[in-house]
Amino acid sequence: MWRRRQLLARGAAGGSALLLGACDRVFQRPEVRTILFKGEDIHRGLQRALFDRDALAPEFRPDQMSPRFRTNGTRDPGTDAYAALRAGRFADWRLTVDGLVARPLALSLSDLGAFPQRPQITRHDCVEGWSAIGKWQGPRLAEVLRAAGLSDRARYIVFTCADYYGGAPYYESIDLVDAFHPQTILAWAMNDRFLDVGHGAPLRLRVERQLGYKQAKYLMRVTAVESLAGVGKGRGGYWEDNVDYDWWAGI
Ligand SMILES: Nc1nc2c(c(=O)[nH]1)N[C@H]1C(S)=C(S)[C@@H](COP(=O)(O)O)O[C@H]1N2
Ligand SMILES: [Mo]
Repeated sequence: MWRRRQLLARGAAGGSALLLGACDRVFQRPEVRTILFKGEDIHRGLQRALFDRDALAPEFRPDQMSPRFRTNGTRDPGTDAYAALRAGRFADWRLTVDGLVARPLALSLSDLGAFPQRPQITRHDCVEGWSAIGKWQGPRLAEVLRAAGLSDRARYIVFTCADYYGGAPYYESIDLVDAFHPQTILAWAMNDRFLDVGHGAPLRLRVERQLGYKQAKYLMRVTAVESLAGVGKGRGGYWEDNVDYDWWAGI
């Protein structure tokens, strides 16, 4: 986070020729031009300019996995609806895929297991200052969006969760660069077991180039939208809306 802030500060101050050269190239990218010239937040444009958004997050060996991976935020949604799904071992749970898609879907855990699976051992970095390395597995979000027939009007993917944290519904969103990133998966397994309740059962997002709060647990719904304006309070996520965390939490 701090590293990013410093980088941005340097970039904004006018930086070196090297930085400007890199920016120039980045500004040629169509998605960057759209963002910048649609008059969106200049801060967001700069973040994109200074980061290679397609780069892979580091992956680790099994012997590097953390012996203990703590839980954070909601540890059990605790609602009647969630308790009922949990009691049935999530057999009745469905992931709704809707919004700007040609074919809305309602996917069970076995439907998700039928997609090609991506296992990955990555490091989770929480903004509160702790990290842990764990193994995640599930289909790539890209595959699920393809199955649903994502519309070209879609610009963001919104994740609705089963829990309320501090009384407010938890939700998150990412743009299409992250949605189609090869390491962005809908994980139903952690460390070779079904996700437990503390870590987000039955399904969570793993978007490996971003901080912990973007890794939405207890997924119920994935919705493709054109704008975040009508979602929550409009800033694209629980922490973005209720505190002032950045929407793009790149690491
Ligand atoms: N639905 C939901 N997702 C969430 C949270 C939450 O409270 N509710 N907390 C976030 C935060 S801040 C972190 S660090 C991680 C923690 O994931 P873990 O409990 O598996 O360690 O989940 C993120 N996703
Ligand atoms: Mo976090």
